[in-house]
Amino acid sequence: MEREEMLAKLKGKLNSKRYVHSVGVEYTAACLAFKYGEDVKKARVAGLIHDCAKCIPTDEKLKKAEKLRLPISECERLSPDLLHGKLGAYYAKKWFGVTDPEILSAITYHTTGKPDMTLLEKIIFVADYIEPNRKIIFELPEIRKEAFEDIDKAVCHILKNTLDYLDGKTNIIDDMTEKTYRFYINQEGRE
Ligand code: DGI
Ligand code: FE
Ligand code: FE
Repeated sequence: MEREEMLAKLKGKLNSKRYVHSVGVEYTAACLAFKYGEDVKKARVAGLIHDCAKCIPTDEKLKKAEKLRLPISECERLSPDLLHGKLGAYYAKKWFGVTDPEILSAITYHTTGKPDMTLLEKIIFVADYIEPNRKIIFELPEIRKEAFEDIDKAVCHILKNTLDYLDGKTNIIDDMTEKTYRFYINQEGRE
């Protein structure tokens, strides 16, 4: 599908704030792809549509995931908005005709990350957090710098801040977020 067509379709699925964020993730992912030698086209497509399922109402997210027989974690059952990654991969195929498994995986794991991510998965995970339209989050300027110096360090830093933030909100932490953090913390130590 051509980019113009994707943009038009995406506009119909998202509110304007989420649409602007998505375009921000698209070009931030492209910049990271330049820097680290990833396929720029794949990074742009994954970045653009990573949140395509975000604006589906929360209860419908859970219903749809059940109907599709997607694996649903305990945390996702309590916070079904987390399912927008897995559902996003489904709709990326259905609405945008994307079949590339690398792109679909980057969309699936963009919220929690996963241990031992591919470069494309890391790029989308990081671009989502640092894109220029994000409101200023704690230590964001440092994380933006790290993203272009050492992407693993940025991944680790984002996970740490997300876990701290969720702790403060007494939110339930997904096993995958926890596992991802442990993996990247251990990796830092080994280097
Ligand atoms: O969809 P975006 O807002 O662009 O970003 P995202 O897909 O990273 O989602 C961010 C939200 O996800 C943020 O409110 C924190 C939440 N989140 C991330 N990991 C976990 C989590 N929420 C819970 N309950 N548990 C997690 O492990
Ligand atoms: Fe998201
Ligand atoms: Fe996002």
